[in-house]
Amino acid sequence: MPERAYIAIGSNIDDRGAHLESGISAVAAFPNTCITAVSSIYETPPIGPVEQPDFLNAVFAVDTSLSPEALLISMLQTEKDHLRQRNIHWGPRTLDLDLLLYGEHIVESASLTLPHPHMNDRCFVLVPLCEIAPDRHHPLTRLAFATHLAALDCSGEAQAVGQLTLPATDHV
Ligand code: PH2
Ligand code: MG
Ligand code: MG
Repeated sequence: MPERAYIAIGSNIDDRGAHLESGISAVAAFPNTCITAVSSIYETPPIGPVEQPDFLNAVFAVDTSLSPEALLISMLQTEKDHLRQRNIHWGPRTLDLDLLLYGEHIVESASLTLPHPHMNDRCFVLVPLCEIAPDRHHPLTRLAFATHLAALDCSGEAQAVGQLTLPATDHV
């Protein structure tokens, strides 16, 4: 049975919108994976210690028969294909793909932590996630993501600026 996973996508270098479009198209081409929902595109101020340009962020859902590890490996390869440089921790990036949720799975391994450990703290994740899955529950807190979002002050933190196109995919 395929599982529904949620992926956060971001870019803050060069043509940010083009990176989001080609990143999501690359995920749509993963084997046994189809995109089932995409949020709006949000412009967000950079969070973290490094001064850098504003991001475009979005969240999308996939139904996939890939394991969490196989999905993650394909996502990291997609980042590399977009010439992602990993020289500055939390620094600017052409394409960032973060696995937020994989069904209800709870994973704590060297390569992967699920659910994503910071997802409930970040407006640039929760605002787009709640656009497509407000009633979904966090696997550890058991609270709806809309409840987590209500606990944050996201005013000025995520401005909808456009739409992603939903790429056509193979059937799972
Ligand atoms: N990603 C980071 C660090 N800071 N800030 C915003 N607004 N959006 C991001 O995607 C982001 C960030 C590390 O992955
Ligand atoms: Mg990230
Ligand atoms: Mg990342």
